[in-house]
Amino acid sequence: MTEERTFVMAKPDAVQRGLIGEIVSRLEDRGLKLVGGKFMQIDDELAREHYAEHVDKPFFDGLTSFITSGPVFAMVWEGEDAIRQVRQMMGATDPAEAAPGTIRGDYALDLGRNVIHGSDHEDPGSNEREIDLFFDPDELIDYERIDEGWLYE
Ligand code: DAT
Ligand code: MG
Repeated sequence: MTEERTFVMAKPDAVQRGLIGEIVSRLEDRGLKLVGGKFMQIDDELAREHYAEHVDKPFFDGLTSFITSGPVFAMVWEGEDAIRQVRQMMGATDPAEAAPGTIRGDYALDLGRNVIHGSDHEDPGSNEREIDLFFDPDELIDYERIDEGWLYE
């Protein structure tokens, strides 16, 4: 079993629209394990670092001002193949292309307001980088979910 940790964030639009619970619930129901969570407001420096790969894109300033515009709920989730599985549950970056049943496909319409962030499985190491950026090691908790014996063979 290849257990992984991935960084997930309910973006400011999700917080304002009361979708934190829905997002947490979907990941919990799937069997993923919450190992860290932080309700916080991102400052400009953290926003620029988190989205550094997009610094040269035309949407960068809009993206950083959006992500700093209100509180977010930052999380770390653990499980088998967690990075890719969360990306599948999120759906396509552009909610207009996201399949129904995915979080973006069910709760968003606009590319710039797509409710959730998750580490990119096509960018190896981005999960560790993002987790380190948002969490101190002692904010992540190792524990067993009582249903783990029923989630994994
Ligand atoms: P993802 O969030 O699916 O990993 P990404 O890393 O390519 O997507 O982009 C980060 C965020 O930037 C994305 O969630 C929404 C925004 N974004 C991406 N492409 C955009 C574009 N062409 N115009 C406006 N915003 C965009
Ligand atoms: Mg990305």
